[in-house]
Amino acid sequence: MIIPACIYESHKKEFLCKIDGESDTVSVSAKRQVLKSNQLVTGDRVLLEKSGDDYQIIELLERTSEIFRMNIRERKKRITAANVDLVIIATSVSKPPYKQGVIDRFATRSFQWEVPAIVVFNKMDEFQDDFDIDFEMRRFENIGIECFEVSAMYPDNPSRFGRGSFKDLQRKLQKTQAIILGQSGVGKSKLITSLSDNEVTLASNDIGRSGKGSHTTTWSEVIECGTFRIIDSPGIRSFSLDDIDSGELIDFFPDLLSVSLACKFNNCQHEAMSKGCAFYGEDVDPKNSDILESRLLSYKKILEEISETPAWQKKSH
Ligand SMILES: Nc1nc2c(ncn2[C@@H]2O[C@H](COP(=O)(O)OP(=O)(O)O)[C@@H](O)[C@H]2O)c(=O)[nH]1
Ligand SMILES: [Mg+2]
Ligand SMILES: [Zn+2]
Repeated sequence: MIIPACIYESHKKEFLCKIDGESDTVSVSAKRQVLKSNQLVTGDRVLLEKSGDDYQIIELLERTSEIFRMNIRERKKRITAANVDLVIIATSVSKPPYKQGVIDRFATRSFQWEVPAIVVFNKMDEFQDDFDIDFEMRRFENIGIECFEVSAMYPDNPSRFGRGSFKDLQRKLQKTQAIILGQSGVGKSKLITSLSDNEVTLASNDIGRSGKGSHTTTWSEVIECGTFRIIDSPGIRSFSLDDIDSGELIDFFPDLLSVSLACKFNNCQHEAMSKGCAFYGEDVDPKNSDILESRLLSYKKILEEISETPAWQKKSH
C-alpha cells in the first residue's frame, strides 16, 4: 500500500511525517535511493510504504516551491523547506527595534524564491511612533507585499493605521503552508500560538528578561494550526544575501528592475551623475519617488555588501 504524507521534521536519515488524513505523526526512514538523490526537507510531500510496523519514504513528490540558499562553491541549492505558499516576514515595532534593511533582505529572498510575502508588524501594543510606520507599509505594499499591524499579545486590539487586523491575518493564512521569518525576539513563537487560537503553545524566547533563553527552535518544523500550517525554521534566519550574484540582485527588486530597464546604459550604477539613468529622469512617478529612493538606497547597500566577496570565494554558511 502506498501512503501519501508530509514531512514535518527532517533529521538527515530520520523523518517525522504526517500521513494525509491522520492526525498523529510517525517516525519514518527513507529508501537509500531516495536519500541519495534528494534533499528531503520540511514541508516535502512524499509517498510512504509500510512493512510491519515500519514506514519508509519511497518517493519524493514534485515541489511547488523551495526555500533555499545557494552554496556557490558547490553550485548547489541548500534547501530548508518546500511547498511553501506564503512567506511571513515578522518584525517587532518596539523591542527589538524595527530594521528596514532586515525586512528588505527577507523580501528580496521571497522574490528569489518566487513565493508571495506579507509583513507582520508585531507588538503594536508597544508602538511609540518612533518611526514612520505608514511610510514603511506603503513601501512594501508598493511591491505587492501586504502588511498587517498586530499584537500577538493582545490579538483583539484594533489596528491603528488601517492595515489588516489579527483576524484578517488569520483569514489570510487559511489553507496555506507558510514559513515565518524574522529576527529572534520579534514574537514569532507568540504569533504562532495566538494565530492558532492557542491550540499550539510554543515556549517563548525570553532572553531579554531572564538573561537566558528557554526553548528556541533548533530545527525546521511544521506546526499544525488547524486550518493552516506554519514552518518555523532557524536555518533561514540569516539575513546575509552574499550567496546572491551581484548582477542578479536587481532581479529580486521588481520595483527597481522595471525602472532600470529604461536606463541608457546596461551597466548603469544608478547615481545622480550617471548619464541617462532612469532613476533621475523625468519618468519617475513623483507620488512614489520617496519610496523608490529609499528602496534604491537599500539596494545599493546590499549590492556593496555582496560585491565585497568575489563570486568564486562565496560559500554558504
Ligand atoms: N508587548 C508584546 N510582547 C510580545 C508580543 N509578541 C511577543 N511578545 C514578547 O516578546 C518576547 C519574544 O517573543 P517570542 O515569541 O519568543 O519571539 P521569537 O524569538 O521571534 O519566537 C516574549 O517575551 C513575548 O512574550 C506582542 O505582541 N506584544
Ligand atoms: Mg521562537
Ligand atoms: Zn540607472
